[in-house]
Amino acid sequence: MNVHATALAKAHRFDEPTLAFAGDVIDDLSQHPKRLSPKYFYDAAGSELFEQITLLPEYYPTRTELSILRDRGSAISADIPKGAALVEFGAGATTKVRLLLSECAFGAYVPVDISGDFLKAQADALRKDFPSLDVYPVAADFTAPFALPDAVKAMPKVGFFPGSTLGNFEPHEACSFLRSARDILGQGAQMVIGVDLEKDERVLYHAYNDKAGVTARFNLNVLHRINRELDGNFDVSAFTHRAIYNRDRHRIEMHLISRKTQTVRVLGRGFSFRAGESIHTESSYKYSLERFVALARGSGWTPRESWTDEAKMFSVHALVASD
Ligand code: AVJ
Repeated sequence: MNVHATALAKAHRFDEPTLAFAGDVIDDLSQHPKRLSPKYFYDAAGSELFEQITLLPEYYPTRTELSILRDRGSAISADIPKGAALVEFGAGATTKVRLLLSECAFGAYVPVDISGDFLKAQADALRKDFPSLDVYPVAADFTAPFALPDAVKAMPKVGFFPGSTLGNFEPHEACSFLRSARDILGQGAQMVIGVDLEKDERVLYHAYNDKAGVTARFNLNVLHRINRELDGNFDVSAFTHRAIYNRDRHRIEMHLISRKTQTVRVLGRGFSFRAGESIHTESSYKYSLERFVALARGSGWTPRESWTDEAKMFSVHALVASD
């Protein structure tokens, strides 16, 4: 972040996460093409909008993954030892993790997320329903290395990374994430991971261009968040949501398109937009089973088994740390 913006952020008395947000936004809007990281979608309003997305008729991933976890729960958990620590990368709704927690006798649950507020609410709800489970939330950005709580160090570890959040990473980032998860969880660890699959492009298109416009509001919310938290003056109505499938790169791309020539200020810095200029806000990579299994093998994991729904819309994989 440049000196001017740093001084302003300090003058605003930003906390650590807001400082990181400020630095990333200033850097990313200074790039050509402009971009923003999808990890900043999830403030309170964005998390609520994402929950609404998961219920949309067009958005198949959440319900399909849930059906796989439900139908294949016992096979997925078959090799998981009693008393293991379940480490979830990212903490959203607890619906999916509850399925695993009721399937095997975990010794501890470690949700890892940048949003401390969300973590606390999630941990409280789980403690109520699983009174004998020790919950150790870790407030950290799981895309960077972090330390596990001392209390779980001696337990066998199982990573959980549902929702095809892996799809948000560039392929090289997906590889380094899996390697780093392997290092954090250690020898003998296992991993349960949900990965969205390539499919008919129209199905993909509609999943990110829903009729009710919830995905558009979710995408645009990041501009409201910048206005709220970083003293921005985005005229949100001067941007439109666009989502397209990039066939060559096997990914959905979400963009925010400027409707006109305009200059926006964030933390006292000006950013100029041409009419039609894009901010690339998210990539959501879609894998074939073969490509994901090859990625896992090349990133320190041995695939144990893969499951899909009947229509092959979504996949869940059990991985074992390679020696
Ligand atoms: C949570 C990252 C998997 O890529 O489908 C949903 C986020 N973005 N609609 C996805 C999202 C637009 C979602 N992930």
